[in-house]
Amino acid sequence: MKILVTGGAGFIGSNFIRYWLKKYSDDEIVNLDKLTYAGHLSTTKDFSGNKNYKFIKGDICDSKIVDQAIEGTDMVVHFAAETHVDRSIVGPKTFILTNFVGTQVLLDAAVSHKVKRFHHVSTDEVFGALPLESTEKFNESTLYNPRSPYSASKAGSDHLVRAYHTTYGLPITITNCSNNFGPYSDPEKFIPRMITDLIDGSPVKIYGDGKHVRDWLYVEDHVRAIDAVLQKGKIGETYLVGGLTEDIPNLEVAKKLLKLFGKDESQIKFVPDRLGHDRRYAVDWSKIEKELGWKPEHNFEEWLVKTVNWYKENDWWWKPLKEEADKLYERTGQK
Ligand code: NAD
Ligand code: TDX
Repeated sequence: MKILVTGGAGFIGSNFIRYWLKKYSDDEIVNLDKLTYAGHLSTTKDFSGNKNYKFIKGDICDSKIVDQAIEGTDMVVHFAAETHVDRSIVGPKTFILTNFVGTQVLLDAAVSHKVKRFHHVSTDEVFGALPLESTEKFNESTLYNPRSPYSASKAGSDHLVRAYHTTYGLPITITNCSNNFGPYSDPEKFIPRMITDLIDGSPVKIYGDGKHVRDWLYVEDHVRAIDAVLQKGKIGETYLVGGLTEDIPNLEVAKKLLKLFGKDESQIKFVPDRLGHDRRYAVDWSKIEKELGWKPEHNFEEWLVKTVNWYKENDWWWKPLKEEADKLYERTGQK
């Protein structure tokens, strides 16, 4: 089996490749990645020498490179995207180009090369926001209501993927997953930003009142869900993937981390809120559980500790990226 992974030098894509090469050691993986500010060869260092792995530096919007990379591919697993909501607020254009146009270029190549599966990795943010203090959850029937340039561009890409299934018969599947945490997540994202700030002796930064709720899932559980969909998922279907069964507001996540570092709440700095900040996400993952037998296996508290330890032991990886993240927050006034 030959798999084209896009965006495999980023957080989730690299965790997917690491998992896949270990579990399916006869499969070949081609990783097509532009190496934007969010993609790094340091992230793929531990598996880059694997004989079944090949890296191609290229943009998914470039049809010529995509056409070469997809040659002989059985399955495409599409992670490549601009992914940070705060960056989409200061500069939406690359989000539309990569997430929407780039997906269309890949879909065209997948149709003309007759790939057997196109799996699109998407987000729960396409559904908008739920009210605080509600028990409502997103499910596969929830209407799309994206509220940031990032989520709007991902929503557009989901619609395109389904349209290529209906119009051209492309065998597709989609997963819409909640917030991931774990190794190799960029220090500009909430949990790794707080961990790396605490390691550096800086306060953690909380947007607005800190009551916003995210549904956290350890990255390997997301990768296992994609594996389940690739093996057993029904063509044309969408599966929602999520983690927590209880709401943990951002401020509570911060307090858990402060405790792990032996620090008190004086180390919390409230900074200006994100524009259009979605209040609450929660995912009903009963479809993938019932139909494919997937459920999260990594407990939040335990794997948060392991994630902290990973960042403590791997500052060679995140230190060079921290400056870029700090520059962003200087620009947005959230430093
Ligand atoms: P990331 O930002 O860590 O990595 C994105 C990767 O895509 C980088 O390696 C980057 O170089 C590459 N890339 C960006 N533009 C490209 C282009 N034009 N051509 C080729 N490569 C390009 O992202 P992530 O957090 O690993 O997210 C991966 C996917 O999962 C995205 O599609 C995202 O929407 C989705 N997702 C992420 C989360 C999360 O919590 N991080 C949750 C749900 C879904
Ligand atoms: O310093 C911070 N302080 C803070 O309070 C940062 C960076 C974030 N926040 C808040 C904003 C959100 O409520 O924490 C929450 C999580 O923020 P992010 O890590 O930026 O994630 P989010 O905006 O929820 O989006 C993430 O999950 C869904 C990923 O970046 C997306 O790619 C994915 O689709």
